[in-house]
Parts: sequence; structure tokens; C-alpha cells
Amino acid sequence: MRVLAINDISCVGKCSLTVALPIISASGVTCDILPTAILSTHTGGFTGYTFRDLSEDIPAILKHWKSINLKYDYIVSGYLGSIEQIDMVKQIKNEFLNPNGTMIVDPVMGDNGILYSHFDDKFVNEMKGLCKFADIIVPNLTEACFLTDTPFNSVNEQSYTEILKKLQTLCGRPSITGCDEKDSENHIRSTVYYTNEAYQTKTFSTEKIEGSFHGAGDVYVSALVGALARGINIDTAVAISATFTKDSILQTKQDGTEARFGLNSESCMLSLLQNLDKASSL
Ligand code: PXL
Repeated sequence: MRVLAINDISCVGKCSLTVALPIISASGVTCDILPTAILSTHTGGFTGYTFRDLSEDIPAILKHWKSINLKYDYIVSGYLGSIEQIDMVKQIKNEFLNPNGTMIVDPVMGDNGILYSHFDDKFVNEMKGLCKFADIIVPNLTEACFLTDTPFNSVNEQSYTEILKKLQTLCGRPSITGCDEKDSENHIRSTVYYTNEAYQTKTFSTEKIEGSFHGAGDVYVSALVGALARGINIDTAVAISATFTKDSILQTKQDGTEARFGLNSESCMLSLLQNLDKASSL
């Protein structure tokens, strides 16, 4: 299996490609990368970061790849710095995804109800267009709200499946991460998603670790792509990825490192790989 991860390189802060490459590779599949930009740190929680847009380099990279007949089983896109790059991802899907391949779009745009720096309504609109090119989309709750024109502060537990249904107008297999729920004792955090069977909604829940943690979405989608590329079914892949993300958040909280430096997933990797192995031998 060959995966292409399209995302930025944030040199510090453990997100985008510095998370995608180790996790997808460790999952046991080939991961090639297309960097969209190089930043000294990511944009969430740091000021004064550098940002070099790599759009100019991408056409020549793609031309070379075409000349060596590269094709991918999975393409996963993440942080895109401009509308021009959204158009490039559509072109990459058309030219480099195998006919039976899977396109996964993580519509990275915001968190906690607000858009990240550099993004605006026009970008959100274009991102809706990119989601239509995807087989699977993995927005967090904030991004799901922007994609469906739902006011974030109007959302409650009952809204999740409604928003998921609205997302289906953009993509056949949407999911929403970071959905908070309360049961009688614990706060829980869920991923709601559509399975392969049409119109069936499912939920996978873990305990909620209080706090805000940067890069959790990137950790989740990277493990998900790794699991799917290993041939693991969507239900198990969601469960493995959400558990890995929760374990990484817990580790980060225990370590007491600053949220903006990303998740400490490193020590959770062994158990991720064991879970992947177990699931692929079933
Ligand atoms: O984790 C998402 C992400 C990826 N890349 C960059 C970011 C962010 C979120 O802030 O700034 C550059």
C-alpha cells in the first residue's frame, strides 16, 4: 500500500507531516509526502513564526512524479495554506489516485469554535468544494460546523448526527471528531461517523481528558489512514485511532508539557502497533 500525505511541515509543535510520516510509516505502509509549506512552528499558540509557502514548487514535483508513473492507494490532505493549494489537491486526486484508491480530506481550518489564523469564509467555501472530492472526511466539531454553516455555540449532544447528515451532502463517509458527551458518571469524547453501509451512523467513545491539546486531529487521522491502508475495517480503524489519540493526550497531560508543543504520542506507538497487528490478523 502506498500513501501520499499532503500537509505542511511545522518544524516544531508535532502536527501535520511531522506526525503523519512517523505514524503512517510505523503502521506498516509506505508514506510519501508533499509538503505544502514550511513553518518554524505551527500557527496555534505561537507568535513570530516563519511561513514559506511551497505552492510554486508543487507543479514541478507533480510533473516529475508523473514521469515516473507514481500512483497512490490512499491520498490524505491536511493543512492547506491557500485556495490555490486546494485546487492542486483536486488535481492530485485526479492524476495520482488509483482507480480503487481512497481520498481522505482532513479539512484543517480551526478548533474550539474559531478558525485558525490565515483562514476566512472564502477558504471555508473552497474547502466544502474539496470535501466533495473525498471518499472520507474527518473534520473536528468546529470544522464540521463551518462546513455545514452551523453556529458552534448552538451545538449540543443531539446535534451531532444532524451535522453528520448535513456533511453527507459534501462527502459520502463523513465523521466528526471531538464530540463531547456526558453519561451519568464520566465525561466522554466521541467520534461519530458513517460506516461503509450507507446511512448507518455509529459512535466510538473514549473517556474525555480535560484540557485543550494541539495536534490531536493530526494524530487521529494519521493512525486512521495507517489502519485503513493496512486493510482494517472502518469500525476497528476508528476505535484504534481514537484510542491511540486518547492515550497520547493522557501521556501529554501526565508529562505536563505545554499543549502547543503537541501530543507525546511516542510512548503510545508500541501499543498502536500491537493493536494494528491484532486487528490485521483477525
Ligand atoms: O494541527 C493543525 C495544523 C497544521 N498545520 C499548521 C497549523 C495547524 C493548526 O494550528 O497551524 C501550520
